[in-house]
Amino acid sequence: MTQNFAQPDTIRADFSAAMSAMYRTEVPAYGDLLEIVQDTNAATLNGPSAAGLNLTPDEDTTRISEERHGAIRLGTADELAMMARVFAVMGMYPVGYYDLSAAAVPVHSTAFRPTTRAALAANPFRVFTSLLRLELITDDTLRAQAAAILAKRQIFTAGAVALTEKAEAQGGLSSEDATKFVAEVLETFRWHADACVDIDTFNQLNSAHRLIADVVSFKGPHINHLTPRTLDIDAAQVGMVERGLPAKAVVEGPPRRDCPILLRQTSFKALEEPVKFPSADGTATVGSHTARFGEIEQRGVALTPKGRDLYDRTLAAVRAEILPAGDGSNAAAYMAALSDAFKVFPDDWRGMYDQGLAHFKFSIDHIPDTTRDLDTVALLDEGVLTLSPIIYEDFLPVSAAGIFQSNLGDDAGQDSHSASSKAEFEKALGTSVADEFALYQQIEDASLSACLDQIRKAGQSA
Ligand code: OOG
Ligand code: NI
Repeated sequence: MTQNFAQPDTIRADFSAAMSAMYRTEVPAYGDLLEIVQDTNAATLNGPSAAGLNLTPDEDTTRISEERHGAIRLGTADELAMMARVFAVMGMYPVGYYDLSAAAVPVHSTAFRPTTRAALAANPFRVFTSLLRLELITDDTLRAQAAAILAKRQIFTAGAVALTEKAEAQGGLSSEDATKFVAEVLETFRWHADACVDIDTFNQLNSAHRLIADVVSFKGPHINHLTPRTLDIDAAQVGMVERGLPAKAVVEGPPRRDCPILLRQTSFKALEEPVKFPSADGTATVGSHTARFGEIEQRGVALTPKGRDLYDRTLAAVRAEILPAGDGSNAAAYMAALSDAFKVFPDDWRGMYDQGLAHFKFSIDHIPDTTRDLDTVALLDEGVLTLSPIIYEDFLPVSAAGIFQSNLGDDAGQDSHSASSKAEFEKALGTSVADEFALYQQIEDASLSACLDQIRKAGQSA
């Protein structure tokens, strides 16, 4: 029967496209971002730096224009557990754990995304998903009130729940059901201009933390940004400024390099949007809320634990000396310090491979004359095997904290909350989160052994 089911990859691609269409009507500046990114990607792919990027055609380049990530913030463990079931229908699974309390943001998070090389190539749509940590509200009355409000809401439509259950029971959805599923699930991500709390409650929640107000005051976890992937974030940022989009002064993450690593991101500030707050007497008060913002990102090679450690240490050393100011006044000095510090990180693919800093896919350039000793390094030296970067599919906590903070207002505070709680997060999720490093390693290992097998077979038949 399974042959009659829609592929999870197809459901995910349809969902990503539906989300993009919805967000374009909700946030017009998002359409501008898409145009800027499309232009810079075309220029990069046709330009002199394209060859150096070593992207795999059909796998890395064709998906670029479809590539997005979004973010939502959930209020309860039940919401998170149901979200995990919904995403599983689209072939998206929780990867990684991000503790943002260190940055004074009262959430912890994971990224739902496809995990296999084939699924990532088909459509890498990902959603950074945060769970509010109500226990970090110190005022007992307000905490109880927030919990009571959250307990009453249902963020999924009845149709979305029924179709998720059907998919689980049958092992998939027909194309017709998949189309309905996409439309039903989209409702959860929609913006609601009507709050579900009165203005006084909103203001109280806001003063506890703006993020708490954002999660608790609305009927659902509106998607707060949808980020296209650019191949040249510096060019895209110039494009943003030219179009009058208020880009952040500093690109988050590593500096510009010939061989990009991890993730570089920049965003523009949240929109101030009118919201109607209901009153007990049946009237409504109009106020405003800033929830949604724009972001673009450039993705580079996934690092090994050793590479990540070098990245983290190098970034921390820079940030101990100079922190980018919210007003952009020291942006040039920060970027210069960053570029300088990152000279310790080799800026060529082979150098990164040799030092065990990053993950690669292998391909065969030609079959060697002798296949007796298949030594990877020798095969690379002889040009038999070539390397191309495995793209980083995850997020960076320091960048995520910077993104959260800039959109909450730069005065959001720097005090850190209680310790990280991965176990608690996984309990709420109802499953464990995958280890991103293990996933990259698997892709690399499978790629190398497939190449070596092919070379061996060619040697036997020669
Ligand atoms: C999520 C921010 C994290 C990123 O790209 O690092 C994120 C949020 O604001 O809810 O999306
Ligand atoms: Ni983001």
